[in-house]
Amino acid sequence: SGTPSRKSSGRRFMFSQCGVCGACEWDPTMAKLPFQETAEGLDAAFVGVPIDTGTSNRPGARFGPRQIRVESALLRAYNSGTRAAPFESIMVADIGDVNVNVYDLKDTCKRIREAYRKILATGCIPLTMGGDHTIAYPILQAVAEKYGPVGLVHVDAHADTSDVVLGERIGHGTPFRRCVEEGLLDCKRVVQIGLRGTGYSADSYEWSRAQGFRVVQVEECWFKSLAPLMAEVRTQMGNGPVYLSFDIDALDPGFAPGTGTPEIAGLTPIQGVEIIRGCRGLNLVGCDLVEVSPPYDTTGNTALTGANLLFEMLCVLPKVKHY
Ligand SMILES: [Mn+2]
Repeated sequence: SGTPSRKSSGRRFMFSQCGVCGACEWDPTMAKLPFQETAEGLDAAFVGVPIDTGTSNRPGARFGPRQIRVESALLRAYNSGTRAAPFESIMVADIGDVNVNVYDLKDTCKRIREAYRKILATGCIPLTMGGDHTIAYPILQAVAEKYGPVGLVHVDAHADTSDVVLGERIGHGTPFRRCVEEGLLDCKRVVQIGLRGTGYSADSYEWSRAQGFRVVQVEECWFKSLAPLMAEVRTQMGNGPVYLSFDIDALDPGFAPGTGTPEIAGLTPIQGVEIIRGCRGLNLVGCDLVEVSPPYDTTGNTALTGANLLFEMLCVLPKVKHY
């Protein structure tokens, strides 16, 4: 533990409380940053939400935050590609995990909402490590409470807009349906990128389009740079508050196999980086990277990719200096 500094600590490991059992204290921090208990005084904070109670297929995402932190030990202080220097310009720390209840998903959602209310009340921007995609719903409840309906850049293999799955309204396939019902999203400022795979009907994304979302199916992304798309997305988002939600399963499972519901023919890591770098200049008020499932991540590269994408998110936050 310690006070946050503008540089990553340079130590091999810092320690935060492990949110899985809540008892031990052996998790390393994200990017070897200092750990602190609250978001007080921070411009941005890495937060873990270790649940997979909302998954419908392969479990394991509850171990995502831990493995992302482990693999993040390789991250260095500067972005060589964009020349961003996040630790020179804003205060960042790892504030540990939300104290979730893995036996009760609805109680977990309540706990997440409460935790994010407190984080956002300090003016801090949360960078969340999931956890399955269910968590985007309570996070966005807290975000919209502070900022009003937000724009959403949603990168995913799936639309996550189902109404009911297996008889349940809360799960990793339903968060954005719930968000729309509760008026948490500015629907004209929502884009879903990378959608694909088998569906429950021939027009899988009809509901999204009917809300006013822009849907960019993966076929529109194949074989090309996504930089031109992101120029259009920046115009769509305008100056209003924007939340970025990145499901690692948007990437092809050849690059990111460690995830719960993989779909073939996905985005490349290059395209993932282009999307995040394309968010520079937006009024980002929160970001997440979800669905990393370490038990299916045989090399650790899925978590490593997640860690790097989170670093890229940090680099495009408002106020981050670029040389
Ligand atoms: Mn998802």
